[in-house]
Amino acid sequence: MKNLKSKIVLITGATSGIGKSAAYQFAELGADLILSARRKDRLDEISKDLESNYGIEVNMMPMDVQNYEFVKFQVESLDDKWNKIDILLNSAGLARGMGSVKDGSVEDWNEMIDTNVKGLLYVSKCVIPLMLKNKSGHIINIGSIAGKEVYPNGNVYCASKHAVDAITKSMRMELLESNIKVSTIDPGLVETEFSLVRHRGDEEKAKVVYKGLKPLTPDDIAEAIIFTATRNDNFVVAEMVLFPKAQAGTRDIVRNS
Ligand code: NDP
Ligand code: 8X3
Repeated sequence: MKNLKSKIVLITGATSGIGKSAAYQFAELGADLILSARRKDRLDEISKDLESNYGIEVNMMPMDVQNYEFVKFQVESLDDKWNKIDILLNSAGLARGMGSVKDGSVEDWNEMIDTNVKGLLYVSKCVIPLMLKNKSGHIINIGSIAGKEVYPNGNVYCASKHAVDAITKSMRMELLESNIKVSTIDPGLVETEFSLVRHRGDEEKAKVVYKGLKPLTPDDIAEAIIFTATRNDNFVVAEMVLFPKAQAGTRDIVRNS
């Protein structure tokens, strides 16, 4: 595996799940990390652990990706050591609720669109000028199988991930002549805090999502992220769909009873 020493990786959603696992796997390869999410206590704990165990440098960037002005302020505040971002991993995202369009919550819809779509746009918009200045970079978005297919009551979450798919493809074209790679990784069921967040802390409902099958782990997804990030310069992983063995689509899932 390639050494990423002296590379700078900005990870959103770094306090949990896929973003956190990716932080550890990038740290193993020696990259210096800018870790971002809203929960400062977790950022602090993870940063200290990474610095002491891997000898890398970590810069914490607490922010809510829904707040464009603050995202802009945080990215523009990076000094010369940190503003040469080699890799941006857009992992911050969430689902809220499961409901039909008739019965769904407008607040939940707004939160998903503001986080998964606008948040990813805001962070990317602020980081791309730094990559252009540096004449290189790699943006890796965490999409979802929900960005390729839909399922009943997944309407707005699926729409937000279809938007990520569209934004990724468009960005790849826009940046084609700028030596900046753009990739998306689209997982199926991964056991993280995702379902707990979706069901607002209801552990029973969250467990049902993974019942009777062995889901992917955040470390599995981080392996795919590292693969994507460490290809030769001529090689772009445009998109990668990842399933647990028991899944073949959003609705094709085999569960042992
Ligand atoms: P987790 O809930 O474990 O992690 C989500 C991360 O996003 C947390 O670090 C959270 O940090 C951060 N986050 C959420 N909202 C915001 C916000 N407004 N501003 C900044 N950070 C935010 O879930 P996953 O790791 O599973 O999710 C990561 C990505 O993977 C998401 O985009 C999700 O849609 C996608 N995905 C997940 C799948 C799954 O089955 N788990 C499958 C396919 C895709 P904090 O709360 O501290 O801000
Ligand atoms: C998360 C995967 O199928 O639960 O993006 O929506 S799914």
